[in-house]
Order: sequence, then structure tokens, then C-alpha cells
Amino acid sequence: MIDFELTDEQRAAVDMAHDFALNELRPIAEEWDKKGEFPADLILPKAAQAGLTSAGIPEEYGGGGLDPLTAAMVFEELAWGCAGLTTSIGANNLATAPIQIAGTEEQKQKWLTRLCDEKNPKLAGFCLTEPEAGSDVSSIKTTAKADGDGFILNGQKCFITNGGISDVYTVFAQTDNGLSGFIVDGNAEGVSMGRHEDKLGIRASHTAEVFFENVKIPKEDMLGEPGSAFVTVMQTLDQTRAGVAALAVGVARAAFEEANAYAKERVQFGSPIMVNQAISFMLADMLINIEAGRRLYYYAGWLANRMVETGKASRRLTVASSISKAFCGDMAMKVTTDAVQVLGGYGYMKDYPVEKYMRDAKIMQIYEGTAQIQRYVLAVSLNGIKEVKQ
Ligand code: COS
Repeated sequence: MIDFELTDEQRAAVDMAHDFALNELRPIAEEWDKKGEFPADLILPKAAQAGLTSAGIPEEYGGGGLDPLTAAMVFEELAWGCAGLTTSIGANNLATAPIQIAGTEEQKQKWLTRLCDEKNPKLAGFCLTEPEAGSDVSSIKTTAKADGDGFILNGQKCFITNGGISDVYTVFAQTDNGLSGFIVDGNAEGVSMGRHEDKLGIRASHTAEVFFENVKIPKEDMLGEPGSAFVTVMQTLDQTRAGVAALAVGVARAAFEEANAYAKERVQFGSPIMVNQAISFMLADMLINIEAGRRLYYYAGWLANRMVETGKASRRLTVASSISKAFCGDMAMKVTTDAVQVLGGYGYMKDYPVEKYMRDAKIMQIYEGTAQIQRYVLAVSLNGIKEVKQ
């Protein structure tokens, strides 16, 4: 059955996230966007207190226990407040997904629990991307060489959200058997932060290189079977891409609201510019695309819930999550660009937030798989698709 009502739990989570976005994120968004830094000391304790840094971690390990769909709904609200701050707060969700997918019970107890201490909030980072391995996951050069009772990790990761300021990293490296996953203590000797990136958008998130130099990893911190990490990464992204789509919807929504309000107030040629169909149709198109994007990520999130419940990967989820990410990323870019257009010269100035929304939206077409990679995933699936039935 299809039901478009949120459950009581979802309503409560969404309302809480909206209040947090309104009262905690929006008031500081502009300042930290300008500074280009994540104000960890300021916002992390509040986010942890509200359960946002551990929202997707099951309750039995101390987390909020939100399923992927409800977590995505929460991210939509937070991104409405500030997509940059949300990216750093939400990175724990991405970084811990591989532990939830491939980790043992002991690993979950040890590492997930550590990230759920509200009084001592901690960040986690997902270390996949390297200077020469972004879309092409198999070409990762970081190595983990077997050494006695564990491994020695060496390599360089880049564009890592919360890189260098995280307590826990999930790291993907080449071993004798292929790509393997590891959980790495951020305080271990040999883990260091490289360049802190100066970005176009989501500037209030922290993005940096992470270096691993002869880092000793005990064998019990390997994630899953040796050589099994490619599939773990794919399943992680299947599960989290709806969350990025939701972020994109949140940014687009914020831009739409600003443009809609402006169009009612701005008078030119004796009338509010809203009376021109050139403007009102643009706003109507924004609304159509925001609503369409939201339904797409709801569906992908719903399928992700099923993956979590059954523990089984599904081609349907891969396709749905790529569709939602591709559509919502492109949609957010278009909606935010149109919002700048509605505000005209004012939209181009930093006095209004729409230029920030436009800068923030661009990353939605890039991170967690570019718009082109999503289409590649879909193109590969075409072989198995004969008809597009319900
Ligand atoms: N779930 C489970 N298994 C999957 C899977 C998925 N979603 N996608 C692929 N696999 C499996 C395949 O079944 C295949 O298994 P077998 O070798 O047993 O047949 C294996 O993984 C390799 O799959 P494939 O041949 O499709 O891999 P490719 O090298 O062609 O790469 C893409 C596929 C491009 C889709 C992948 O590299 C990708 O998603 N890249 C983007 C990564 C990304 O998003 N980077 C951004 C940084 S993340 S912050």
C-alpha cells in the first residue's frame, strides 16, 4: 500500500530537525560560510545533544535508531537550514554505514557506541576518495600490508568531510586480496590532516586531506572479509545516496521560499513581479521539481529501509538511489540558479542567501557519485530492464 502520511516517529524527527535548522543552523550559516570552516566547538555539542550526529546508528549502540528514509527526511530539514553545516554533522551517517553493513557485533559495540556519547561528541570520516581515485573506486592506491597480527596502512585520501578532525575513520585500501575496508582510530599514530580545502560551496563543512603513514591496524579492525570492500562501498552508497538527494531537496526548498517571497514583494512596472508569468511559471516549475525530487528520495529511502531490514542488496535500490541522486542534484542546481534569477541583481549579491544556496547546490551533483556516475549506474542497468512497470 502507498501512504504519503509521515508516521508519528517521522513527524517528530522532522519537526525536531526543522527547529534545529531554524534556531541553530540558520543563525550561524552566513558567518561560517564566509569563514569557510566548520564551527565544531559551537555546533557539535548541540547536534550531538539533539541526537543528530548519531541519528542513523541503531538504538542498541546508543544512537537515534532512525531508518535511512527517516534519516534522509531529517537531512532535508537540516540542509534547509545550512547544507554546509549539515554535511559535517551528517558525515557520521555515511562513515558508519560500512560498519553497520559489514561490521561484526564486536566492531559495532566498540565503534558505534563510541560515536553516540552525547556528552563527548565525536565525528567520523569516510575515507574512500584519493587524488587519483574518485569515480573509479577500484584504482585506490592506499595500501594495507599484512604485518604480524594486523596491517600497516599507507596512503593519502582527499576531499574527506571531517578529515583530520574525526575520531573514527572507515578507510578503504588495497590488500593482497583486493580492496578491503578498515576501521581506523583517528588518534592513532601516523594519522594526520593534510590541506584544509577552500571550497566554492558548503563552506561551513570541514573538508581536508587525510594522510595515513605506517598506521598500525589490529586485524580485528578489518571490515568484512579481505577483498570484499568494493561491494561494501557500493552497498553503502546505495543506502546513503537518498540522503544526499534529500540534502539537495532541502537546499532547493530554501531557495524556492526566498524567491517566492521576493517575487511577491518586489515591485517593477507598478506591480509585484509575481504577476508576470515569466516569474510565476518559473516558481511553479521550482515547486514541481522539488516535490518530484522529494518523492524520488522517499522511494529510494524506503528501499534502503528494506535493505537494512533484510540485510540484502537489491538492484532496485541501486537504480532508485541513483535516480534520486541524479535528479535531485540537477534539480537543486536548476532551482537555486533560477532563484538567483528571480532576485536579479540582488540575488547575485551576498546580502541575500540565494547565491549561497546556488554555491551549496553544486556539490550535490558531485559528491557521493557524480551526476555522470549515477547515469553510468543506470546505463549499466539498462541491459536488465525490458519494461518499466510498476
Ligand atoms: N551492490 C552490490 N554489489 C555491487 C553493486 C551494488 N550496488 N554495484 C556493483 N556491485 C558488484 C558487482 O555485482 C560486481 O560483482 P562481481 O565482480 O561479483 O560480478 C562488482 O561489484 C563490480 O561491479 P562493476 O563491474 O559494476 O564495477 P565497476 O568497476 O564497473 O564500477 C561504478 C562501477 C562506476 C558504478 C562504481 O565504481 C561507482 O559507483 N563509482 C562511484 C563511486 C563514488 O560514488 N565515488 C564518490 C566518492 S564517495 S564520497
